[in-house]
Amino acid sequence: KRGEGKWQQVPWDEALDDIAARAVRLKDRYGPETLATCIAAPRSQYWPLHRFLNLFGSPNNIGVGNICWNSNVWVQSLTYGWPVEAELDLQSTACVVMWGMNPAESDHSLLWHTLRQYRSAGGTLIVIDPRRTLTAARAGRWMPVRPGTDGALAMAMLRVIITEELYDHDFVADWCSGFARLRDRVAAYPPERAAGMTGIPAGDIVAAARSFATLKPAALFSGLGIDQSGFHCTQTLRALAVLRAITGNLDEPGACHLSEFPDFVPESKLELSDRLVPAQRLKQLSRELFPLPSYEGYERLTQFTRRHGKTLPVRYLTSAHPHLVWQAMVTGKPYPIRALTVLASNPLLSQPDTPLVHQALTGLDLLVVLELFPTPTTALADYVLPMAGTLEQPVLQTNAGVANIAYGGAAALPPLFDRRHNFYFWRDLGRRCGQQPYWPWETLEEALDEIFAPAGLCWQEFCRTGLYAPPRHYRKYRTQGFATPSGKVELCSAILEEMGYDPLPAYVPRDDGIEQYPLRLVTGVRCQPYFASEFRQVEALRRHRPRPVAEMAAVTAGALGLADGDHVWIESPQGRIQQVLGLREMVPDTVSVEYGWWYPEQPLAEPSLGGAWQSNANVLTSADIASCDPILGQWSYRTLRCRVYKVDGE
Ligand SMILES: Nc1nc2c(c(=O)[nH]1)N[C@H]1C(S)=C(S)[C@@H](COP(=O)(O)OP(=O)(O)OC[C@H]3O[C@@H](n4cnc5c(=O)[nH]c(N)nc54)[C@H](O)[C@@H]3O)O[C@H]1N2
Ligand SMILES: Nc1nc2c(c(=O)[nH]1)N[C@H]1C(S)=C(S)[C@@H](COP(=O)(O)OP(=O)(O)OC[C@H]3O[C@@H](n4cnc5c(=O)[nH]c(N)nc54)[C@H](O)[C@@H]3O)O[C@H]1N2
Ligand SMILES: [Mo]
Repeated sequence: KRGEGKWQQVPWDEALDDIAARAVRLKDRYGPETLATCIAAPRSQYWPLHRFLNLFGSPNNIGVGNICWNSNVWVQSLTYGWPVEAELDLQSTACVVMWGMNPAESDHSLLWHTLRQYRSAGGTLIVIDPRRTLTAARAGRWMPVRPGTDGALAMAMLRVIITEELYDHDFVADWCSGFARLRDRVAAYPPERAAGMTGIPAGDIVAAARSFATLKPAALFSGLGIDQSGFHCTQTLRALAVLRAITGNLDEPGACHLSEFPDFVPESKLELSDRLVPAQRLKQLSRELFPLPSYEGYERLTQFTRRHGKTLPVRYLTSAHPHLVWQAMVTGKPYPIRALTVLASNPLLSQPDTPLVHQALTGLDLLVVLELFPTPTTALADYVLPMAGTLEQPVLQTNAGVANIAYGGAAALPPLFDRRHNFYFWRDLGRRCGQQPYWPWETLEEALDEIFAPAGLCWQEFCRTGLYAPPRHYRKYRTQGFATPSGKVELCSAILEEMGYDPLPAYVPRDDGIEQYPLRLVTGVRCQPYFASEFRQVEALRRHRPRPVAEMAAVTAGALGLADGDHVWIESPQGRIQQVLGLREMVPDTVSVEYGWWYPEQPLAEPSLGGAWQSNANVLTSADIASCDPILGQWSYRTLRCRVYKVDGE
């Protein structure tokens, strides 16, 4: 029985035969859209999954889209034609803004080290974060914003920059469209008004705006503090995109680089997204409510990039809305989704509304999970297929047009035991589902040769350097314009306007306050040494951080009669979990809980599912459509409400 924790080991071929037979039977009965896939943080190669799914005929991949940073890719592409990569260059960068991002915990590699060097050399650093993080502790200016109000702050900064004439007049005149409308719009956001919303004094807002506009080049980095702000997400990101543009910090060395190839494009070609026929694209669960991040929006957006002879990968920009997929599994509406394959994700911990995800997964006809470890999600599966580990994968990492080796590269070991790279799963499943002609390769390395052919390389040659990085060019717009409807930076977005959305950045306050839930709730801030829901079973790491911590300011804890180290319940309208209270300097009346927590030492079977209900932040969250961002469908992990009380003495 599903979730019983009883397993039988079978040979790969037997598993693949049965999975293929069941997938084809379900397809015959309900149509190919009945098979969905679920991925999340990038950590393997995903083109084989997309290739299989497009050939199978299903548009329902639950992508990294809503869950992570795609909103940023979307908004930047709408505004500039392409996404940007913020750049911190020790020689030239004169100002850094870290907006809702904490590289001290989340990017403990090059960025954090460069940032520390930059600060030691006296560079200006502004950190906008409700919590005084390790990054904030290094800043010259820490702006403790109330969660979810960054849009008001950004609009006020825009107003200061425009009224004080601090913007780049030439760039705005030559390369921006809609400036007059933007000027009218920001008039409604004087710093004093924003101060009331954000909790940041008006004088500090003015000072930050002046620094950002006058110290050039200035690099603006933004993180999940913005991407996961739900209802406010798209328009806040728009305000940030506009800030970068009108200050002349676009496609400038030391500020940011406009990535015309946000992906290593030959890899995307292997996805065969053009094989998914229009009738199937129309069935993607998201299209009706969120036409922008569906194929329709993708086509509108990329007609302009195609004029530049380039395209953006479909996979970045379209995915099925997870909430609608879980509901289709539960209710059969608008059509039944009866099968799911999960690749390198743990949706019971990472997707919002754990009870809904649980209900959806337990009712399926077929659940296949491709994993390294047993997890609460594998506990519900029909098949758990052991995947190659980090050092067993000749994996390519591709980003911003650059390809480099991640994981094992050419030195990858042959997988031990019965593990396989996911490529072989999708190939062998595809061959069993009538896709034989499309899977000609005997090895993954042969397929990688095909990826590198357009660059004049083969996989082995590439591995000698391990890097494919075309030279970076800046100010590219001067010769070719921007890949947008106006050919300029769209301060006022023609695509948004055409689709019936507010074309100008805005901040519309939304009071989600409920009397019984007086505290603001942030879920999921990053902390070392864990990655999402991983590694709690590794004792050496667990010793560093044995229990999940819920943080609040001392004044907030004091008012609730709570002390550091107390076991507390955190309760939202959705549910309640337990964590341990920790004090931190941060905005008052706010709680920040860690996410990804389960207890591998507990039985991995129903009802406990490895303690997946006990401290899991997503028991508290919801992706209910009404609370999502109306344009891109982002839900909120960060601007929620809750109450907190002691575990004993409730
Ligand atoms: N150790 C570790 N590193 C990771 C990960 C991990 O799980 N563990 N995950 C990786 C992944 S998948 C991602 S996407 C990145 C994310 O990287 P980051 O974006 O740096 O991640 P977070 O720490 O989640 O969020 C950044 C900050 O946003 C702040 N914040 C919360 N709400 C708001 C708000 O309303 N406004 C503002 N301005 N700030 C707010 C939080 O206090 C937090 O310090 O990290 C990656 N790196
Ligand atoms: N409340 C709340 N929820 C969040 C967030 C938040 O801030 N707050 N952040 C969201 C974000 S930004 C992200 S990106 C997601 C992350 O969500 P997920 O990616 O679902 O998170 P993980 O827990 O890392 O799950 C990945 C699983 O993949 C397995 N794995 C690792 N490497 C490989 C591999 O090479 N191959 C295979 N097959 N499996 C592998 C791991 O064992 C692990 O169980 O979570 C999201 N959920
Ligand atoms: Mo992420």
